[in-house]
Amino acid sequence: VELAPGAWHVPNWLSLDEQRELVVAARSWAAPPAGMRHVVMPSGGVMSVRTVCLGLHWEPYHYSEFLPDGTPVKPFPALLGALARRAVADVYGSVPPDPYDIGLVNHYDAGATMGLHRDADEASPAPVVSLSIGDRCVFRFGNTETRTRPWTDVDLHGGDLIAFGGPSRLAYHGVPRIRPTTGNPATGLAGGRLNITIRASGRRP
Ligand code: MD5
Ligand code: FE
Repeated sequence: VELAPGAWHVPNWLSLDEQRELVVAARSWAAPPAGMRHVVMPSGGVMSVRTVCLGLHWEPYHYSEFLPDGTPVKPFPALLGALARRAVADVYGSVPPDPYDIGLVNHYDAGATMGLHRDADEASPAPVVSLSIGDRCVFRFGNTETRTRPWTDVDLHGGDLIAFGGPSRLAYHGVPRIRPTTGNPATGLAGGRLNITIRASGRRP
């Protein structure tokens, strides 16, 4: 389903086995050092989502090889590169030249939300690939001009793929609510929603 030019929603794209594999991997990605944590914004506000970065660490509003405490970021897993290439090939029919090298893994508990924002800290125009596991959520897909309406609310389920390329790469988006206890327990995820986004930094290796 094309939500807007370049923005695609593919329900149930991940197999149950792939979701299980990602849940197992996410457990090791979340472990310290350089594990899952709440990001603190420059305003002093604390994000309700917990995040772990792979390949390059995101901190508002730039990427680095190190976390603020000096620990090196975990490596970018080959598994995520392979999934991102398969996703963009399925959706757009070709794979972008810039290699996928950033994994951003978010965990939302029942009350967590993400405000409307743009992902504009990457130098590459390669589409962002987003995979969801666990609880369903309301994903709010806005416009590229303003943080306000018009927007479209999309019900995302565990297993769904969304890809944002072309004119939608810099659209505003957010997650205004999680639908608690709607996930498939067979994935192995104990609770909440796991979202894995895969991006290309556009940095020279
Ligand atoms: C999520 N995560 O569901 C979303 C999925 C984040 C974030 O927003 O920054 O971690 S990624 C959705 C996304 C990425 C790039 C562009 C657009 C949406 N878009 O143009 O709408 O936890
Ligand atoms: Fe985002």
